[in-house]
Order: sequence, then structure tokens, then C-alpha cells
Amino acid sequence: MTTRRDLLQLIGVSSAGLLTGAVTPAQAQSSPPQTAVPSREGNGYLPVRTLNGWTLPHRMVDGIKEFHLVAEEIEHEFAPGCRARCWGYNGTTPGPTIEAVEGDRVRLFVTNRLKEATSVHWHGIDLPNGFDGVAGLNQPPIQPGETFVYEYTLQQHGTHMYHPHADEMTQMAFGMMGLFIIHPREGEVERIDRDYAFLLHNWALHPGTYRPDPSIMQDFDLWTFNSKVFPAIEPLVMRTGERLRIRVGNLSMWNHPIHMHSNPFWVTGSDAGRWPRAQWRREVTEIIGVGQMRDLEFVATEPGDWALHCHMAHHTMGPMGHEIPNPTGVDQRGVESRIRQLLPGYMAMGENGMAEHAEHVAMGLKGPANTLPMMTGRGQFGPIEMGGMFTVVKVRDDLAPNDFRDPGDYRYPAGRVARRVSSDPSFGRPHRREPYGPIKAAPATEPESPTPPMDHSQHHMNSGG
Ligand SMILES: [Cu+2]
Repeated sequence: MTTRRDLLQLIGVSSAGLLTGAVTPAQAQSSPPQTAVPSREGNGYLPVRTLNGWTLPHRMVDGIKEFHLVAEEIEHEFAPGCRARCWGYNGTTPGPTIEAVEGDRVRLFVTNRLKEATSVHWHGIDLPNGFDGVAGLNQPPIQPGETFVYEYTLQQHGTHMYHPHADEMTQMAFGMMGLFIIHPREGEVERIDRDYAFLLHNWALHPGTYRPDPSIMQDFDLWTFNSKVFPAIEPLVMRTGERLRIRVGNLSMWNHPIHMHSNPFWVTGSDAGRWPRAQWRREVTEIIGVGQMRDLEFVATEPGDWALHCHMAHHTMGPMGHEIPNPTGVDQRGVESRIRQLLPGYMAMGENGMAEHAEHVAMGLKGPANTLPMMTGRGQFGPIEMGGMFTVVKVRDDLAPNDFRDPGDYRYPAGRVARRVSSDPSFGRPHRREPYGPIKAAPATEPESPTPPMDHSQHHMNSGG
């Protein structure tokens, strides 16, 4: 008979790894040596990287992985200049990510430090009904000050979540949620080099306030990845040739079409685990429905700073008024001078579009207290004019395998960035169509300077996943 010690030697886990609970007896008894994926950071799996977040440490007690969540009120910063009284777990929203391996037995303590009852539902996880966490239906509510325990064996792998099923309208609106990642016991069928995870959420933190409003159904102020708004959302950093997985879950009140620039990805899994390969789908935008999880994978072939964002235009914006008249095309000069008699310094805006908002922010004009600008974030060429569910996938040729540091702005090779060729609005002979008329070309004008030929030699088009 193979002893546990033999197996541990076989899979190359040090005694230090055992002390931190890296391998459970259950794994040692039931899993083959991890040849598919080598021991990675001593866990036998590649740890997930929770964007702007963290993984909850566990204790091994009699072969069971013990985790301890604390539901509590917290101070949270969405981005510098905007904080709120939120609710979360263990000091943060989202709460810490729970990571374990298929076959593990887990014991989850939940202490309630809120002033109202709560519970925890383990979203998408196969478990005995009495641990499913719907207060009133499956268990008594966890009253303030009480600690409950949930204990079950993980029979699956995949990307999951946890959240309350008690006064969830309020508790989730205040930020109570977290990720629960279960790694496959047999290793990944295809090696992953970087594994990112985040949850989508929306917040009604009205301008000038410090407490999210749980009664809002649609018209939210903040749209977040892991409770952060751009530019406070970390970039996803990777090296060309590496395979990236992005695990995205949605506990907000909207569906979010998550869009990746340049790199078509494969949708490869969900809370049902990594799907059979025949079910993988190639997409550039994937709608993550409310309550759903999706795993997106791709191999980056083209270096650069690639946008990753929700494609709902208002979801990449900060707080804005939605019940104002439409000022586009309206000459507001007379209005501005009259309003200035009442409000010195008042500036009308929106006559030519909303981009001047970002310019006003750059000039240092202030909005209400504790309120982020509608558009924010700067790139190397100017304002990015995004402020919500937006971040950057930074692909570089020269990163070390485990280097997750922000490499800064991408340095564009000469001739491989869009540039101005004329400042004359009559430039060129563009075909255009008069209203209801024929298509015709305008008279020609010359460019400012001879246009150098495009450099086609350096890079091939990207082929993705
Ligand atoms: Cu969205």
C-alpha cells in the first residue's frame, strides 16, 4: 500500500508545504501524481489572481481545509477620491477568494459582525441541501454575533461565487460577495499561465453620499470589477505566447457584454467547470448574465495595451445625471452668463459632445464631494475618457513568467501607431453621400507632409487562442 508520505514525496511537496495545508490527505489518497501541471507555488495548482483582491488563507485540521469568513461593515475605496461605508467579508469587498481543489473537504466558518442577520450561499457548488445557505429555507439566519459552520466535500471544479441569501437586496448592494475557485484534481487539460478572476457589480453611490442606496434597480452610479472603478482597476499583465484565463462572475443587476480588444478568446467554462472542448466558443464579446460565471481564455500574440471593458457605454462611466435635457448642438452662451450671476464660475458643457468633461477634470474643476468624475483615467496620448468597467490587458514580449507588476505604457514601434496627416477638415477626396442624394467625391487637398509607407514587416496579424 502506498502511504501518504510516499505520495507526498512522489508529488514533490515539501514538509513546509504540508504545514501550510497545501495538500490534504483526501488529495493524497485519491489523486494521482500531478504530472499534468507541475507543483506551482507549492499548491499543485496555479493560484488564481483576484484582480485588486486576495485569497483567504486556510488551516488544515484533521484533513479538512478550514476557512473563516467574517461578514462586517467596512470602509471601501472605489478609486482615489471616492470612498463609502460598505459591507463585505474580512475587511474587503469583494471578500477574499476561497481556493481549494476538487476532492477537498472544506469547513467554512461564518461569523456575523453585522447588525442584522445574514447567511452564505455557495453559488454553483454541489453540496448537501442543508449547507445551501438560503436563510429560512435551508438554515436559521445567522444572527448578529453568531458564527455558523458549513462543511462539505468538493465534488467538482470550476469558477464559483459566494454571497448572502438573507436581505440580499441590501447585503449585495453594499458589496457582500466573493469568488470560490475549485481547481481540477487531475490538473488542467491545457496549461494556463496566468489565471485572473473578478466579479462585476454596480453601486448606487449617489453624488456627495457615503452609503450605497440599495433601492436602485437600474440607474447606478458606479460600475466595478472587484468593487473598483477604472483607473483604480489593476491591469492584466501577460507575456506574448502565454495562455491567459479570465474568470468573470456577475452579481450586479445588469448583464454585461465583456469585450476584449484584439484577442478573440475562447469561452471555455463556467460554474459548471471547464467545458468539453467541443463546447468552446470563439468570441470577442461575451455577455455575462446576472448570476452567471464565464471563463475566457486566449494566447496573446500581439504585444500592446489592449482594452478590456463592458460594452454598455454607460458602464464605462462614473456618476452622471440621467435626467438632464440633451444639450448637444444647443448654443448655451446666453444661458451660461445668466447662470453665472447666480453660480459664479458655472460652465455650460455638452454643446459639442461630452469630451470636455474630461478636459474640465484635467483643469482641476471639482464636482460634489466624494464623487468621481464621469470620465477619468489618462493614457500616454491623453484622457482615456473611461471610468467604470474598464481596464487594460498589457501584453509584453519581455516579462518574466511570474512578474505581475504594471509594466507601464506600451512603447510603440516607429510607424505602428495612428498619427495625424492633416489639420484641414477638407483634406482628401472622401466619398460621401448627400442627404437623399448621389454618392460623390469632394475636391482633393494635399497632406501636411508626405505620408511614410506603413511598416508591414514586423508583426503578423494575431491569431488568438
Ligand atoms: Cu456592463
